[in-house]
Amino acid sequence: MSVRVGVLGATGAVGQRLIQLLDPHPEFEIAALTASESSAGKTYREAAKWRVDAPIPTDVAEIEVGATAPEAVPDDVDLIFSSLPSGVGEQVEPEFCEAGYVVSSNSSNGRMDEDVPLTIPEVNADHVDLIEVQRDERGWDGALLKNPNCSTITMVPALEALDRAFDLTDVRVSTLQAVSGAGYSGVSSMEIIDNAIPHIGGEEQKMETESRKLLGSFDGAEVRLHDMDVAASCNRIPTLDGHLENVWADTADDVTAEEAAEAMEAVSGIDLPSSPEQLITVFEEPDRPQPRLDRNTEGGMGVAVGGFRETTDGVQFNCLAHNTMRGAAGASILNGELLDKRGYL
Ligand code: 11C
Repeated sequence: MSVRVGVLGATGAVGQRLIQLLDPHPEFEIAALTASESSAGKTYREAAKWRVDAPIPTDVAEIEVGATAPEAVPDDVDLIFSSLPSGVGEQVEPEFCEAGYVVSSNSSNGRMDEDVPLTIPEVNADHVDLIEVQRDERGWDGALLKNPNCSTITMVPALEALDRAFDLTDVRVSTLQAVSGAGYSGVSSMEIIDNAIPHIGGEEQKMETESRKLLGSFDGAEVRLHDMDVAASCNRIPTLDGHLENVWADTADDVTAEEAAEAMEAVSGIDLPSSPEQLITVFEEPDRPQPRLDRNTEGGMGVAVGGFRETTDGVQFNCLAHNTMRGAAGASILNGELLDKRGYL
């Protein structure tokens, strides 16, 4: 039987990707959509300013969009996907959890809270059981699970492969991020053409802290952050979708460029419907991966890497992922599939 799901923030750029990926989905069936007050009461067709590269699914188009509040969502909805602006998520997500809903959230609020699991299922699925601690501490019947920021998701699968084999000590990363990461205002800001913006508010800190939580250890009671040092510099460039990142990774053990590429190529997906067969695709060509050519690797759920070379203390490489698919909507859906598999729904 399918799991009935609701989407909070359904009309935003990530909300629209969620709907695209959920219709159809082998386990989930869309049962409720919410958005801001100005959209409530309209059909989804009327409310959504469609931008992503797919038509509105016909069975979703006529669903009436509700207000973003637990009382506006039917009780028989088992799982909520949230792509709310962080200020709204901070207030509303705990209300849903208190009302008994299990929430898989892409919103940035609360990602580093000690009792909130932050997961990429192929990297640290075991952290999901932090929900037991969360329920004890907060007295919730529901639960809150987060996926990381899209630029963090792009580099962490590759870093995990390096850490497992060669023990990471320091990571430096410089990003070239697509405008869809900034939502509608980013997409429509055509003034970015012939320009690059060397600042994305709060992004560096997210990459530096979230990656240490994802690669940290979980002992059943708490997540201890990985002790590697991470420093990020984030830049916006005029591409529509796909974040490209230049990474310098220092390791405790010696590593060659070939060994680093081999360690990443060996990473497969896991047994969840949205996890790709090949999680990391290695490109040999020196000018790949590129956003326009490679963002849809493995249906947009893969990570592409290339440009390996040895440095004094480790390796340098480039990585790329589709920011609104692998990095946001797809990441939340994978986490929803994990919650289902682990019996939290
Ligand atoms: C960007 N990474 O490209 C941001 C968007 O914390 O989920 C996603 C922000 C987040 O601007």
